[in-house]
Amino acid sequence: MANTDLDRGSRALTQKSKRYSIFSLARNAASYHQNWQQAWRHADPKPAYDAVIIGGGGHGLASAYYLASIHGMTNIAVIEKGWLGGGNTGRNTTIIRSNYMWDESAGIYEHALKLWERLSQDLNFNVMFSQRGVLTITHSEHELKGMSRRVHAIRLNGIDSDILTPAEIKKRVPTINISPDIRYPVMGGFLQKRGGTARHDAVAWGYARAADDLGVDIIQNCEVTGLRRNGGQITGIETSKGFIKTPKVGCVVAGHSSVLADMANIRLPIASRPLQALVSEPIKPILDTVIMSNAVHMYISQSDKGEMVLGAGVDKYNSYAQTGSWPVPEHMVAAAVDLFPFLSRLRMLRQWGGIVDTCPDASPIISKTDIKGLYFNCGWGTGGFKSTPGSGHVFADLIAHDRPNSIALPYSLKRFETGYLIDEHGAAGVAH
Ligand code: FAD
Ligand code: PYC
Repeated sequence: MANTDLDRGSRALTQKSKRYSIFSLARNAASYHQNWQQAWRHADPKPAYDAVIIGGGGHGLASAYYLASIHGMTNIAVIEKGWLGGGNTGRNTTIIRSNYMWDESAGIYEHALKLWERLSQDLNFNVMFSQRGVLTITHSEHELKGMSRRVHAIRLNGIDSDILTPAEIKKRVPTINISPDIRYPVMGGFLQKRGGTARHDAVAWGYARAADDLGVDIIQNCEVTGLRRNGGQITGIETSKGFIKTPKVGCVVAGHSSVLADMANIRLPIASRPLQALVSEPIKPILDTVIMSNAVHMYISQSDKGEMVLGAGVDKYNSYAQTGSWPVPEHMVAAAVDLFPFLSRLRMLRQWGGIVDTCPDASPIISKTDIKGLYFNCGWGTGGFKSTPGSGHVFADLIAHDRPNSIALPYSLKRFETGYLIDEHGAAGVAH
């Protein structure tokens, strides 16, 4: 199903690729890029649209792109209060994998991974997807047993996962310290070879450019301040640029999901907390695998620019501030230096935080609401970057047909009434 749909989207972009020929690139370079075509139009809001997506992060832009490319809904807009990708999309550590525990998770995360594998071609834009492998390391007997159960569950869903011994880990990652005497000794690990990273900004830009090419209006610096409805039907949104009439609204606002829900008197089972990351000064290529440790709440990779990218667990308080407290990265860096002693000689270049919206079961919400035409896509917590294409793909389908497809169905808000939760705290990889 997905491939045929996507082929339609790709064909729609062929026209664009012709305009970006090698000759035009050379001509623009020679003119110091003065005549470069804008990647997407500046759009002012129209009075009415067939659908509006609130949130110009990766998930919102992907939703708009698939609405236009697959479902033919081109009279639509993405409304972003800041700049595209300025939320968690541009703040995450870009780890992509599909090695979750439950069948429902395998459904959505593997769907996303398959879309990642052809995303640069689909968008005709290099999102720098790199399947360098994601290795999760374990530090205790207890974790080793849990890992073995998890790897079997992952494989039962046909997803690649290999157990590695400490010696095999050392062979793949020569800079790691596998001495048994350190605070968090490496006792084993499991590797998803098809996992990896992508350039997060490029994902937002690629989707924005492709959606714009299909006629989608992308409206930045426009904050949604209210949701208007008539009885049980959504009728439009109030924004800092005026009222926009629409019968369908998709809210994809990550850390601000409960704020938007509140505008419709809906209470979501969401907690918003800061999650921090940092990068070192750039160095020569030294690490070509992504390493995660769930016990230590440390993950590390090396960006294509050479920076070592490190992240920690969530801060333990609710907040809408895009920052965080010092003890969290301090704990993480201490463990990271133990595991990778070369890090002690590097200087930190930048640190930042994003606000992640977490559900009690560490799984997302992709759902209709009791208000007709109002949909939510949120709760991806610390792990939504990896699902960006899959999330957008199934959310567009939900909005277009007003019913969830089989991949989205388990992620309905109804699960918090039925109790059919999808507990993925163990696979989230980052403590919530
Ligand atoms: P966002 O990119 O946050 O987009 C939401 C947008 O909504 C924002 O741009 C915001 O400005 C806008 N908005 C909010 N309110 C309004 C309003 N009222 N009106 C208009 N616009 C509004 N995930 C992984 O899979 N792998 C990782 O390695 C990873 N690492 C992470 C590291 C950090 C430090 C952080 C913070 C997160 C990490 N994540 C990771 C999680 C991932 O970043 C998110 O789950 C994902 O990016 C969410 O994407 P999004 O498009 O839903 O949200
Ligand atoms: O979900 O894999 C993940 C992740 C890694 C770092 C932050 N989130």
